[in-house]
Amino acid sequence: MPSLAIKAVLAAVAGAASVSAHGHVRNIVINGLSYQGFDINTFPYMQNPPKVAGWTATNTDNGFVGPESFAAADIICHKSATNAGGHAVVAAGDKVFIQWDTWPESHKGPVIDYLANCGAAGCETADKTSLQFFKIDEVGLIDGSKAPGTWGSDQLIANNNSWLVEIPPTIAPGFYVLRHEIIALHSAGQANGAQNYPQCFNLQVTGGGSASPAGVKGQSLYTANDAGILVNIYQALTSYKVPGPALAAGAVSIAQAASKITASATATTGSAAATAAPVTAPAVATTSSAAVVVPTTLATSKAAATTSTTIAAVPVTTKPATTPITSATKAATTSTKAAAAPATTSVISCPGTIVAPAPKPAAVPDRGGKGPRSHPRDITLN
Ligand SMILES: [Cu+2]
Repeated sequence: MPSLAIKAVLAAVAGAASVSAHGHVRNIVINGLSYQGFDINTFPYMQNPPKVAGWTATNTDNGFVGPESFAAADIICHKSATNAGGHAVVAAGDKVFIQWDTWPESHKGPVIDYLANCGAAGCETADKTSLQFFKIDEVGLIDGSKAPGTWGSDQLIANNNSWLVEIPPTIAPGFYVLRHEIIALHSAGQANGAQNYPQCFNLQVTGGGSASPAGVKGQSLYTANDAGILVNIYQALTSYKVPGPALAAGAVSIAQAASKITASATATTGSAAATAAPVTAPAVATTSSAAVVVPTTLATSKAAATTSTTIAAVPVTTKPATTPITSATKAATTSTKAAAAPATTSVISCPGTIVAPAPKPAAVPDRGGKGPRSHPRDITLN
């Protein structure tokens, strides 16, 4: 029976892992091109993880950043985050579709997006603690009549665990960090109970105007006592103030919709190219040692797109402005990332499952126990 016992343990561990997942951003999609994010499940354990547009972080415990850390660097792009090695190219006014792998329904709260200009040197080398973030999108409480309400997070789940954000058409071209964040409020009725899940991506914005909205440092975005941070959602709410600064001028929270992947793309590296080249100028081919495939017919299946991860694919388009200039990334050979992320101490990511009883239990649909089980004490497996 030892084998049975082992099987039982493995099953228990697997079960714990599957239900404790908060989710991560798997990829972003821009005009059909899917750019891989930082794969928290594999990259931390790879000798040479590929250079992607998503920032590296060490939240392998599926954890979050709490209000007690709002003034610390971890709130910027998640735990011990380091700059992404590449970036995705997007035209001002275009939309970025941010795909999470999953999100638990119990983790209700706002979805917020920011940009921070990295300057001419690009975001691959920017000092994250100096970045000034301005808000470009926020969706908080959609309907608070029935506790615990309908939130941006519910909209994200309904949109296939994805979020669509528009890059303001007026902002100046350049290199920006996109800081996308869900704040889970299921425990926010108590001090330090809110849970921030920021995810960062490097973008190179082309075209646009000349706007350079003022921003604030990540460490100054929130305080523990903000009305939108310390809040009990298990009561009917008539209003909710999304935390952080006001939306930047020209920023619009757009309707959520799907964005189909037509091809995969590799992150571009370097700080040259698109900013120097105006949108209207003919695309200048950059020296590339990687194959650039121009499909005559666009792949429509997601599976097909995601298998060609090493090939930069440029879809045929009538909009030169949105055609990314893809250069070779030499992904596997240039990475200097250390092999394995240090085993995290056993962090209990979500303190208990503090889901306060709703005042009107009948109003809250019974999830068949899925609510609490989707959010147990998170178990670190390493
Ligand atoms: Cu949780």
